[in-house]
Amino acid sequence: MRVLLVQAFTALDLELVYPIGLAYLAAHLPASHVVEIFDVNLHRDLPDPYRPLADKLRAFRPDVVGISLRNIKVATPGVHADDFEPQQRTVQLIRREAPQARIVAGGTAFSLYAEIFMRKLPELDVGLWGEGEDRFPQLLEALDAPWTVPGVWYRKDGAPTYTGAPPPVDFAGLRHYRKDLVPFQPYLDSSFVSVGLQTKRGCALHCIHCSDTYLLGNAVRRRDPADIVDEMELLYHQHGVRQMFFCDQIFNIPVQHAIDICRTIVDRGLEMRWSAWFNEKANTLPDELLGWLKRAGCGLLSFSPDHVDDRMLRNLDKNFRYKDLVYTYQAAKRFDLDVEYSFFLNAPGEDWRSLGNLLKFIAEARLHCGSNFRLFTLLMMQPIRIYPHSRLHELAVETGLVDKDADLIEGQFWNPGGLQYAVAGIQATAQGLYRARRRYKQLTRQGPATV
Ligand code: B12
Repeated sequence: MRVLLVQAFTALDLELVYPIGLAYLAAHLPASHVVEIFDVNLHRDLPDPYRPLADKLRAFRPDVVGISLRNIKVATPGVHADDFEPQQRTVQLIRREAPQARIVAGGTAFSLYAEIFMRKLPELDVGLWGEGEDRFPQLLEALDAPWTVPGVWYRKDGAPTYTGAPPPVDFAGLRHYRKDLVPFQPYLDSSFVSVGLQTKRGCALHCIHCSDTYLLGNAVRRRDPADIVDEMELLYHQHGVRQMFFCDQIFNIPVQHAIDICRTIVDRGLEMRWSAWFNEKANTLPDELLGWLKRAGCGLLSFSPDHVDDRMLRNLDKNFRYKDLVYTYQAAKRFDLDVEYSFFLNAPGEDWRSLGNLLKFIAEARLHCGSNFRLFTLLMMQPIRIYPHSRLHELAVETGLVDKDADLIEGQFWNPGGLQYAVAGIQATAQGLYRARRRYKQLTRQGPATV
């Protein structure tokens, strides 16, 4: 079977993202299939960004096109935008240029909004919810009987129908993702987070807004540190990757796993620079781990505390409190690591006082850490996107903020009441400050454009 795996548009004005989901799928297909991966984002700056995909479909003549819908309408107001329309155009183009092919959808955005995608995109033959390594090969064998495969959306008498939740994949037992199907260079040129690697899947935390536990579960499934570092070595030696991002939900839970990965990197003498998302609770960032992070090439602690105020942290069901957050920037300073945060504005329970506490925290962290504090934080302050299948969504329905039947695909945010005007002002000021600082750094040639 000829299988073309297509990564649909990700956020149009953000970094490129190496399609590791598709590269994992490709690694788990039987050798009898002819497989290629095509990332439409590599052509997004062309006057007609759809043209290369059309050419590819005509030349490759796939039997199956697997389209990865990773993001949808991820618009962070004022920062970047993407939309349903480019995804729809891409799917329609595939249908037109490869009329013989079955179109199978998957990816995180598809999984979050599966039924809606199936309704809005009649060109999709089937869709696969969640992780695909074990079930995509099964589905290819069962395209005429998709109801035999768990976690599949298909059409029964024209109506989108789901076969029911699949079990999670045995993550530790997976093969490495294929690295020969998409060149790394454009991604390396794009940003320091564009090439990714996963050490675990799933998240033990319960933050009310997050949809990752719906997608991957609360059980943390880990890989063997030796296998992870083998893969980093491959990236380094065979593909010229010197900088990467760990695509885990949280890197430092469990702490010992994180330490073991760092220790293995150091033991092997691998000089990779990397970053990841970290949990803020002080006991998940002991000095032992911080020391290993520093030695193993981690340059940036990226935190998503969402707020700083204890009352708000309780509302968001975070596992840490204000004192832990102060610890995070003190720890970053002590170990000379860069640090950045992302915050929600006007989350459930927000008032002027909590908003003030948040801004005060940012000022104090910057003063404490100096240039170790990345001003990128200023761009990462936004109202919460309401994701389906999250507790925030239930709350939004209960409080009447969104209609229970709203499809949420257009991106709805928790941003009620008068504070939304303060939010708009804070965002505009923060973005202005960020851009001014960036411009200043460029003009005075003080370093790279990241501030
Ligand atoms: C790591 C990560 C990042 C990293 C990526 C680094 C890198 N180099 O890869 C960075 C920091 C860059 C990032 C940025 C953003 N991200 Co992000 N990210 C993630 C995260 C946590 C993991 C993604 C990943 O690498 N997974 C590992 C691979 C192996 O899994 P996968 O891609 O899902 O593929 C599997 C399945 O989905 C399926 N599959 C995938 N494609 C297909 C296709 C077919 C045909 C089939 C059958 C199956 C299938 O099989 C694969 C193997 O199991 C996800 C959350 C999550 N739960 O996945 C969010 C997530 C994808 N990100 C999200 C968002 C919103 C963003 C940002 C917009 C955030 C921001 N405001 O800046 C940006 C957008 C970036 C861009 N350029 O578009 C959302 C997207 C949801 C949406 N609204 O559409 C997610 C789902 C998080 C969430 N729940 O909100 N992100």
